[in-house]
Amino acid sequence: ASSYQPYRTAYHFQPPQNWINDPNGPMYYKGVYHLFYQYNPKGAIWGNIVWAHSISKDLVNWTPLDHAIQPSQRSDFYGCWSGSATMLPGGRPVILYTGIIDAKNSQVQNLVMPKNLSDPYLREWVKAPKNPLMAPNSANKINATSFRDPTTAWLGKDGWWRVLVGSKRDSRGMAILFKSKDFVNWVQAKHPLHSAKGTGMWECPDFFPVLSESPSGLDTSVNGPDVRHVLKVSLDDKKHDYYLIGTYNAAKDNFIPDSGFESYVLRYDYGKYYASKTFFDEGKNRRILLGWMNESSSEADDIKKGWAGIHAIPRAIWLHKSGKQLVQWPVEEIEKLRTKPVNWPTKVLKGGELLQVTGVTAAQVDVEISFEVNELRRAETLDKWVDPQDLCSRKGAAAKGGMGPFGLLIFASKGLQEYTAVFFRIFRLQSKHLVLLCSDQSRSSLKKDNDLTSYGAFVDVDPLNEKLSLRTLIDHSVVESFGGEGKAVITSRVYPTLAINDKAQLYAFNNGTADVKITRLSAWSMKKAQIN
Ligand code: DQQ
Repeated sequence: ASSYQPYRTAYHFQPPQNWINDPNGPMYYKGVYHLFYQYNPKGAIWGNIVWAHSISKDLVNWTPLDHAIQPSQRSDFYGCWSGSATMLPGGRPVILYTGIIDAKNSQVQNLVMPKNLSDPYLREWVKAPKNPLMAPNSANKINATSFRDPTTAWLGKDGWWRVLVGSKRDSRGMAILFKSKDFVNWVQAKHPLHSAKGTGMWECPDFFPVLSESPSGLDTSVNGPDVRHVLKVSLDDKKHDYYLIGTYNAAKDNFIPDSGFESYVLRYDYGKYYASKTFFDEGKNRRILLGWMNESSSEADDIKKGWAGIHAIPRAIWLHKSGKQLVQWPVEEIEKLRTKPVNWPTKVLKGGELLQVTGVTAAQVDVEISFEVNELRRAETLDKWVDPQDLCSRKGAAAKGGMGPFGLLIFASKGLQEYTAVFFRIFRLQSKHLVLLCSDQSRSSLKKDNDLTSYGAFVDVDPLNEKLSLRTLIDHSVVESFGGEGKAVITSRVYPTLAINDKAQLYAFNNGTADVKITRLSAWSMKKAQIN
C-alpha cells in the first residue's frame, strides 16, 4: 500500500488495511460491545469473506480480536457472509450467518455458538454440528443465490423463534420467515413476513420494534400496544437502505406497512450507506444502528491505498413523535472525542457571505450549526414535487438562490478550488414550503475519476417556526451530516487533493440573496479514537 494516506479516518471504524463491508452480529454482552464485519484478509477488493471481530467498551475505541468465523466446513467453505446475533434466554448469544457452499455462491444459513460464555470477549465460536440449518429447495422455489443475511431472531409468546432471510422470487423482493422451537430445527413459514414486487433482492433485512412515544429502545422480541415495527431492507438494485414503519401481527406473522408508507422512499441515509443493522443495547436502553460506507474512489485507487470501506458512527435510532419517520443521532459517547470548542455568538449571515470557522482542525471536526429565517418571500418556486437528489444535482452550492443555499463548505482549499458543500435551500410548492438538504460533492476533488454524485433529502421541518439545524461529522474522507436534529441524514465520501489535513478549511456560507441568522455554531476539533 502507498504511504500517502490522507483519507484514513481518525474516528470512523476501519481496520488497518484491506476490504470491509457489512457490519455483522452487533451485540452488547457482559458490558462489552461486539462488532463483527465482512472482511477480506487478502486485499482491498471484495472476496475471501470472513467475519472479522472487534470489541469496545464505548462504541468509539475498538480493539481487534482474531477472526470469529471463517470458512471451515462444507456449509461455508466458499465464504461466511452476513448475519446477526440473538440473545437466548439467560443471556446466551448465538449467531446465524450465511454460508456459501460452492463457486456459484449458493447460500445456506448456519449457526455458531460461543465456546466459552465466561469470556466477555467471546473470542471463539463453534459451528453447530447440524449446519446448515436452513437451505433453499425446489419445494420452496427459492433460488440458491438469493437466500441470505438472517436477522436477529425474535421469540413469540407461543414459544417459537422467528427469523427473516432476505430473498427474491423473480423481481419480487421478500423477507422469508423461518420458525423454530429450539434454534436448531427451522421450518419455513408458508408466507414471507413481507414482500414487494419489482424491488429486487432484499439484502440484510432488519426487523425491530420501536416505541411510539419514547426514544428508548426495545429488545427485539418485545411487542405490545405502544409498539410499532420497522422493516428495513437493503435493496441490491439500488444499493440503498429503505425502511417501512408498520404493524406486526404476531398471530398472522405478517407485517402491514402504515398506509401511505408502503412505497420505498424512506431511507436511513440519503448518501452512501448500505447493509446496515440495528441491535438493542441493554446497557443504555437504546437501539443502535450500524452501517457500511463504501468508497467513492476507483478500485485501482483502493488497491493503491490498500484499503476500502469504513463504518458510520453508531447512531441511536428511534421513532419520531409524528410516527411518520425514524430519527437518528450519533451515539453520545462520540462526544468524548470533542476538544477545543469554538462557539460563535448569534450572527447574521448576509446573502453572498462566506465566514471561515477558525480554531478547529477542519479535516477532523464535529460541527453543529443552526439557522433561523424570518420570512420566506424569496424562496424559489417549484411547480411540482421533484426528486430531492435531482434537485441537489441541478442546483449545487454554486447555484445562487433566494432562500439558500446556506450551510457549510467542508474540506475547502485555500482558493476554494476544492470543497464539499452541505446546505439548505428552501422552496415553495403551492402553499407549502419544502426544506431541502444537499450534500454537493461536485467540487470535492480536483481528481475527477471519483464518484462525485450529489445527494439530497427533504427535511420535515417548518422553516418559519423551527430552527434549521445541521450537525456534520467530518473525518478526512467522510462527511456525515444530520439535518433537522436527525430527521434527514446524508453521508458522503470525498478525496480532496489540496484540502487535506491542516490544509483543509471550514466555512459557513450563504449563496442566496436573502440574509439568514446563525443562531448557533459550535465546533470541536476531534481527537483520534483508538481503532483496531
Ligand atoms: N454483503 C454480504 C452479503 C450481503 C451483502 C456479502 C450486502 O451477505 O447480502 O459480503 O452488502
